[in-house]
Amino acid sequence: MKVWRKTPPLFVLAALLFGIKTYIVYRFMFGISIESVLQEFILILNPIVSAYVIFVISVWLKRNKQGNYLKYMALIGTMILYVNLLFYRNFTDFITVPVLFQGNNAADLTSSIFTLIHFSDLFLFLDVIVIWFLSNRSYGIVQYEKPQKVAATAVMFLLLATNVTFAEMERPMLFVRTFDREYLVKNIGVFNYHLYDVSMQTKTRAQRVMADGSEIQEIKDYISDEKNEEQAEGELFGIAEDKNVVFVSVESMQNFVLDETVNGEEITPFLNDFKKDEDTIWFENFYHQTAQGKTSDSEFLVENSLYPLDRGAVYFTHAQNEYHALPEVLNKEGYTTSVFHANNRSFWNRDMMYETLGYDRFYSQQEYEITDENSFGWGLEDKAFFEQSLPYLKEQTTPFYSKFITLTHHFPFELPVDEASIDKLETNSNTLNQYVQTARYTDESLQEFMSRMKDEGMYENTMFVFMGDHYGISEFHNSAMSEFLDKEITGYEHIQLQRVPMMIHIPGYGEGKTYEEITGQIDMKPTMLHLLGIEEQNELNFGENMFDQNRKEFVAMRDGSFVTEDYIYTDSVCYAKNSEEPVEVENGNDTPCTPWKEIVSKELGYSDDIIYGDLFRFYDFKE
Ligand code: GP9
Ligand code: MN
Repeated sequence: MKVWRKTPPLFVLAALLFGIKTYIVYRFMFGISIESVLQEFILILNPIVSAYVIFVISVWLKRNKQGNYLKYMALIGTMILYVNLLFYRNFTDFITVPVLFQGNNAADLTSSIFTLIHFSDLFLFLDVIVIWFLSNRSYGIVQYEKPQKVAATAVMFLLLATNVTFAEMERPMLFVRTFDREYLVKNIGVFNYHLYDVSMQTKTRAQRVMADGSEIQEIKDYISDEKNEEQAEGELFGIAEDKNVVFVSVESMQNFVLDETVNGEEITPFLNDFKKDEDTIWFENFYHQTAQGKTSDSEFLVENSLYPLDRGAVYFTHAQNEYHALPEVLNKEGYTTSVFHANNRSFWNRDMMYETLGYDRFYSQQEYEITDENSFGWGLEDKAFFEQSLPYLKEQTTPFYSKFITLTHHFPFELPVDEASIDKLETNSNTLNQYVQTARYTDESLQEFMSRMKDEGMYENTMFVFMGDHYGISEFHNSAMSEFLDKEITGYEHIQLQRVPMMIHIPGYGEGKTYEEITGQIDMKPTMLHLLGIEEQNELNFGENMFDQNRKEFVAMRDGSFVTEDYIYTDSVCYAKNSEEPVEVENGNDTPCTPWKEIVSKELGYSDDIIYGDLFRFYDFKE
């Protein structure tokens, strides 16, 4: 005990240094929001507790091993924190186990990675240097006696209990509510969060083994109950029958750029006209519903009319499941199905997943001629991409369904100066400033593609579907967005910003229309089948044909937020659409959003059950 009084034990000093460093990172680098003094207190407490838990183990080691243990633990802990920080800067989210297994993606992220690393990040390693220095001098390292070891460990349990108690006070049922990873990190810290995540992943694996198929009937009943009378013979049923389908997944395109200008120039002149074309049906309140799997999640939604998972990318975690996807249905109807995307075949595990989903052919990076001149940002630029895809498209046996995934308008939205045909914005976010330039570039590439289709005589027999895959501008840029759009980005506005372009163009249709109804990516599969005049037998889709008058009354986001015709619910606040303000809380805690909350979480849960349990293996899609 004497020693403890003379020099502070190094493990305590290390816990304090590491803990305070972590707090600063949470608070100022992750930008975790704080709403009360209690939250602030927990945010300071949990990193110190976590660090203490890690470092106290050293007291049980021999004296000569303690220094190394403290050094390496500080380094490993810092690396975990740093990798999370880089990930957070890109995705505004924390890493989950499934994401970790997306190693190939990490390799492809090199073009973004340099914009994610900041010089000030060196700060993260200061405490490691101090701990390293002191360990090498054996400062504060002694051989602990049994009572000291026990006392130090008892303190650990006391600290843990305090942390858990405060966290539970702040967020009851924290561990049951898994929709928001930020809450978890805020309350228990990033390291404990990872432990929690690993246990969740183990549970996921177990779920498939446990499922026996009995669950599917309840889900089927729910889907039939929720859906109002099916109207197979709607006005537009089969209007695109026998046409080819070209589906373009437009990278990072959000509705907020449509009809907006920079220095008097329209950002997306082509899409602006296209949506009002007499052959175009434009859904102006169409929401993306993706989560961590970004583009792959949007593909999954469109192909399966199931929700992606709230963690990881289902393209990675459940590529071996059984599905009843759009390509499979179309193949049976005699279509040739293909995907065009000039990136690595393995990105988002596409090579595996496309096979599972039933695509006949995947034209990836290796089918394109990619040179220094025609590639920037993430790879082959969109204009060259469409140009080089055309000969392959011409080879398809008709009718075909072909999906194109663009790439140029991807974070960090970099374009060579001489390729830009519109000025940058001048907000405080370079990301947003550049976003408009790549948006314009992709807009031009779509225009070129359409005129090429016409020149090649492939336009008339084709139905075109243009869809934005997910947001490109994250919440991180809210202040710049607010400057650009000249309004405050409230929770309401944040959800409205999740609207992405959805335009269906059928040559010869002639009755172009704008739909104001709320719709989402989950509805794409039934909608396209409807237009093609295909009735899916015994279907199990969570989405509905977007032309149906009696549609389900909500669009659910993967984090439990949702939109109805009159309300928007997000971050525990219910906004009225007419005022754009939070609604008054009625009796007790109820708001007009309350009844939907349960239905939305039930629906997301059922979709998860299908995926985790691989339930379609028990379901007969034939009559
Ligand atoms: C990668 C491209 C972009 O192939 O689809 O993916 P994202 O980062 O948008 O999910
Ligand atoms: Mn994308």
